Amino acid sequence: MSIQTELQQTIEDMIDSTRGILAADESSPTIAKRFKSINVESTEENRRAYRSLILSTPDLGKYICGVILFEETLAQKSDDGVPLPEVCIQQGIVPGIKVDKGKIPLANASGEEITQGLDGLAQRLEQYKTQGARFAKWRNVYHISDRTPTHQAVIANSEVLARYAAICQSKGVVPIVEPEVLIDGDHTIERCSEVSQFVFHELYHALQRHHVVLEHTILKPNMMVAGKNFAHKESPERVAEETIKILRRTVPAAVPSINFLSGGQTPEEATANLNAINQAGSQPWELSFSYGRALQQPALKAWQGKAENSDKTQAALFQRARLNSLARTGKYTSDMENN
Ligand code: 5MM
Repeated sequence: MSIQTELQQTIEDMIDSTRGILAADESSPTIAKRFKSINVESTEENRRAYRSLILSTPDLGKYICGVILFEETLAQKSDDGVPLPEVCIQQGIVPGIKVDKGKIPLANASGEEITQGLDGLAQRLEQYKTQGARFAKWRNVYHISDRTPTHQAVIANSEVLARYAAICQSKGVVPIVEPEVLIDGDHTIERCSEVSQFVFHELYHALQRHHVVLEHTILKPNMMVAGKNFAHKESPERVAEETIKILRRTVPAAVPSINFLSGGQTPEEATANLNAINQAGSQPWELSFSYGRALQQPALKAWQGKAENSDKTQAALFQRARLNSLARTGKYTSDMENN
């Protein structure tokens, strides 16, 4: 199979009109933080047990078409001894892998960060493919303050994200590009839009410079929301209006799918906002989800590190996946939260 055919096949398997992506690629410090919130120690066995449990949720593939895994998970097995990527495949879910190596301070740019992990990426991708991964994900972050993100940080991060995407495609791996404008701060929704427009615009320039085939990419952006410390919470309709406006200004129609991150929104907010986005009329791209916290928070809370809570844990994940699938077609209503 040619690389182009391979990329196209993965895109087709990952995009449909009712499903979305589960982000389960928390790096070691992040999963430790999530486990700490339920008083569970982050040991390799606990991480395996939790991820085995959620990926084995019966019928998860009804609502989820792709799962982003962390490197460690690719090599782990379910309680029944099945490799976890294979568990995904058996559910009709495409396994993918987070390939960035996290953020470091950007030199000479106080308070700003850059994501690392390009060195050796091509070789790592070859290995990940043998373990079942067909797509990859790389996350950049942008901090909003009165003076950030600077032009310097936006350009440097765009360049890295584009180079990652180009390397992935050269290896037949579909890149998810994740430029995350953070929700931290007390900024307005308009400020989030202003920053996001600049970030997305520069990103697509960089992807073009690096000859990335947009038809074989997925964008994973933030929605346009006010900072989490801003006094007023915007309605889903307002979030939808701003989000679509900024995406229409910056994201070419050749991109097949936009799968939002939840970025610190509550599970209910992330679902309601996605629903409003999908109710706002037809757009050039699919509009779906690639949530981490907004899908997993209720499941983690139900689990508490105890095997006797397995059914409750899977039911909680299944419920959020189902509601987000409904939101993905604009058919969610808040009274469904209680059913
Ligand atoms: C699941 O979290 C992912 C990995 O984060 P770290 O590198 O900090 O461990 C993260 O990239 C995630 O995929 C996105 O931020 C979306 O997750 P949320 O929780 O924002 O929907």
